[in-house]
Amino acid sequence: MLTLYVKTGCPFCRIVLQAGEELGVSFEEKNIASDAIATELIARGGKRQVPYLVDGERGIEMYESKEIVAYLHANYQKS
Ligand SMILES: N[C@@H](CCC(=O)N[C@@H](CS)C(=O)NCC(=O)O)C(=O)O
Repeated sequence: MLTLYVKTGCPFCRIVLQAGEELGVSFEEKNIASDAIATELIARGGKRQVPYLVDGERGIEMYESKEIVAYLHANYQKS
């Protein structure tokens, strides 16, 4: 299960979501417009910044759109 913390209108989030689409990967999106979700993000990663990826199966969590896109391409190659 891939979870992506996002914010409406965030261009960096859009880049990650587009990479997911290209790779055929779907995310459970959590939007920090909700204070509860923002609090949850800060508790997980330490800061309020999106996008933030949680790869539950691999135990990986990360900020930074470029790193997330590289991670997706490295681990979720379209077959
Ligand atoms: N270098 C980061 C930049 C991410 C960034 O600037 N995200 C903004 C939204 S576009 C953010 O999280 N702002 C904090 C907030 O909106 O509370 C990346 O590429 O992921």
